[in-house]
Amino acid sequence: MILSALFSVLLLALIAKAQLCNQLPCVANAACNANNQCECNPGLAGNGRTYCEANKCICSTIADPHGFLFDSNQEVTANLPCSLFFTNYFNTSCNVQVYLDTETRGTGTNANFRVFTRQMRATINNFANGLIASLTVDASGVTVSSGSSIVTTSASDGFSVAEVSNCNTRMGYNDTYGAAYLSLPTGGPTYQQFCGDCDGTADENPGSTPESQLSYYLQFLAPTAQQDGTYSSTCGTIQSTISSCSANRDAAANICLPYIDSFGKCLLSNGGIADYATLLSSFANCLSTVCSGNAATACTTLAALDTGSASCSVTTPTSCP
Ligand SMILES: [Ca+2]
Repeated sequence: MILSALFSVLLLALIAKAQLCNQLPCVANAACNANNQCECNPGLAGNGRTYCEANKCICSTIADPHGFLFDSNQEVTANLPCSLFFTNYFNTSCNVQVYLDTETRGTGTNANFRVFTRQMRATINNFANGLIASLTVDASGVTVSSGSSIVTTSASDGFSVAEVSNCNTRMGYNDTYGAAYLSLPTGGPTYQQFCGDCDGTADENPGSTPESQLSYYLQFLAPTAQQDGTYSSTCGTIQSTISSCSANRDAAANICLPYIDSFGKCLLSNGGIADYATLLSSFANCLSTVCSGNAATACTTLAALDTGSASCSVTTPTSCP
């Protein structure tokens, strides 16, 4: 209780120091922009709510959840309570693989629709010496399972921070906002994962529509060995379905998005579908059906929910035949 109160005082002190934009704090070297959003000070890369630094590749995720890619801070919504392959960066001495695991934090009609990052985990290999560091950052701070001599831990702007100096890699996690960030050197190539390739060009092109962002995001779902147990089986099904669905992935995202969007919320609120686990399974079945080349069947199933007793209406997806 005393510790909790002390933490609250410290948190309030931190927030009091920070500038608020849209009622949310920015980090110390950021300020509100014209749209009342936190923005890093001029010359710094990153998202003003998580981390800002000059001459770095910075990718972050905040709240329920919004991902911000390396180049130009492009925003992508990540809709599922599933593990995500965040980035795979390499240079001549380090190969950095980073994953996010998530949890749902919703209440009321938003139950389970609000997906927050629960932990960021990284394994770092050196081509000559194999694994040199393995670490996780979560609500309890930084856990280093190997390579402790090259990992430095600290706290900054409300984030627990781990730095792997050999690889110029920094990870931060803030449990209050379910926020995480990753900072890497510029100049090294990245195998494209969720964060994109940090080549200075916003060529990842996830698009601005919810279905195009869902299509982009689905490609980077990760195997679920460390994902929250409640939905990990369904997440595994979705991940394996999408891994062999490049030709139909856009159509699948377009047709199946309603299950995890406002239509899905309406179905849950009005008893049109039993619970979120069933909804997520229905979404997985929809993806599988479209990926198998049966878009018409998936659309018929969706339309049947529309005309069901829940009185929820769905706009016919443009990819429906
Ligand atoms: Ca790029």
